[in-house]
Amino acid sequence: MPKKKKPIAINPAERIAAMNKQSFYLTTPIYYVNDIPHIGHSYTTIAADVLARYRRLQLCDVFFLTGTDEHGQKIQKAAESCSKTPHDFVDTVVSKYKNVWKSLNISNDDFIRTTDDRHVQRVKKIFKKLFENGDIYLGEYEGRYCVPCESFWTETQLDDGRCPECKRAVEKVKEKNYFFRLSKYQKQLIEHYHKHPEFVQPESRRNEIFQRIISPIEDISISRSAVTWGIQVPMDTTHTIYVWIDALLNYITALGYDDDMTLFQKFWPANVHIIGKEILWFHGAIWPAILMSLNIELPLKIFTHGWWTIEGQKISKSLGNAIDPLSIIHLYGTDAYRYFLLREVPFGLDGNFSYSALISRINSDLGNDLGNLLQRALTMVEKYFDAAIPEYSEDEDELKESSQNTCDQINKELDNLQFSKALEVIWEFIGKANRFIEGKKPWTLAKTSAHRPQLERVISSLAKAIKDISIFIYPFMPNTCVEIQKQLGILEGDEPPCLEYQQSMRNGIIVKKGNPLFPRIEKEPENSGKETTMPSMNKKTF
Ligand code: ME8
Repeated sequence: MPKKKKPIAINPAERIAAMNKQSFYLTTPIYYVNDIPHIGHSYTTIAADVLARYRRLQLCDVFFLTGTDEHGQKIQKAAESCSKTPHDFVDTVVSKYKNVWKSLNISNDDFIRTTDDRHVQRVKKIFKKLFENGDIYLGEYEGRYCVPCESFWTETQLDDGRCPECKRAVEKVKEKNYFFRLSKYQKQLIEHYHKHPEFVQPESRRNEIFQRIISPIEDISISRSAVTWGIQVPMDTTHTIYVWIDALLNYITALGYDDDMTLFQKFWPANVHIIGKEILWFHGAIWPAILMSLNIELPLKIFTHGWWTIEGQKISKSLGNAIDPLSIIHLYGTDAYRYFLLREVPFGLDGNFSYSALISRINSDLGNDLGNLLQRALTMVEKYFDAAIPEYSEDEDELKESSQNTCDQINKELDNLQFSKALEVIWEFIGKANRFIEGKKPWTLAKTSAHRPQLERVISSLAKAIKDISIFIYPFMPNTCVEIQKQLGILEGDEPPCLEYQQSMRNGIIVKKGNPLFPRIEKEPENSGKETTMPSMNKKTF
């Protein structure tokens, strides 16, 4: 059995922080299971995974939660259209979600389903608590409802008679509903936003929601009498709990709130909820107000990222352009996909997916810059040193300082969830290592034996720089980290990767040059955007 190495913090400052065993709780939205995941869902989950892996590198005690939102009218309708019971329907889609997350190497610590009994029981209890606190009352709702967004809208909020969020047709709704006293918490919400300017990020989104919070706020309907597929209101079984209330509570029910408080006490408040921009109102206003009513601390940060379009168009079932992540992974591999999504667009802004942009990133950043660096270095180790990396000396490592600066900058960027900037910083260092080879001209040094010591220094510094790079890229591309370390000869068999940034190179390592990490891709897939779009969950899928 290979010995399991303990991951070591990425730099000394973080190591000190890790000694205090900081806990770190991060979440993704729980996704609706009316259809299988597309690249938008994978984007949030990959971003969260990178952050989770980065925090684990710092020896934080990480709890990374994702899951599925399985109740409500939208799912009920989707199940009906497939002539399935909601139960059977959600089970099928959930297994597809889990399968995609596995293929994307997602390292979540828990997967919560809103149909889990643990969730259902805890939601009922919490609902009762809110009622007993006097924050829930019975009233009548008359207005519009958008089923795809599961959102209530007033006439004045509509956009040309349509849902202001997704621009689809809305239904007229008139029903007796339970309401939550959101208006009661307006003052407290405003105070919280003033006191914690970093609560919602990026700042532009914070300003946007703050404007809404200081505008008149109405109480919100939080039950549906017309929807049966949901958690029953505990004191009135003719109603089900509004799917958004059911869903938001997952962030605390997964931690056991409030009958098994060990995880809750350890991990709450969440360090960050990562969400897409369209659900900020629910997370930035309704969720904090519920927590205030329950007298629970608020999450520390809500990070709102932008939206992906596909070849310039909104991702939509009706346009049939929602790409299945598995189809891309199948063509280009998990790590290239993970890299592309986080490198292409600054986290927080909107982005556009195109095969040409993906291929160009694979060929230039991954193939030319990173892949060639490894190939060139290993070829030289083989040619000049019979495949054994020459002895490494920290004092003579000319790339050491630059590597340390790179590490510090990565930490700074990742602390702020600036994934693309962290990758830029890493690629600057990769560029530097490539230029180091050009500048030192090892092939010239190899011609004279008097230059042998110099040649040894250049090659061992280079090998150490590549090892550092493998650790820098680990949170983004865990498989590539392992592959680089295997080819470098520092990993054998199924050992976990070496994540010890400070550790110098062992002596006498024999490299094992393998295939290029990212072979050149010559052309886009045939019918790109058509053959690879996903089969939606229609009757044919079953
Ligand atoms: O809203 N670009 O679930 P959902 C980027 N169940 N990200 C996208 C995206 C796109 N085009 N499309 C989706 C729900 N996403 C609720 C959440 S949480 C308590 C309940 C990502 O299946 C993004 O994270 O509609 C967005 O917020 C989420 O998927 C919405 O997923």
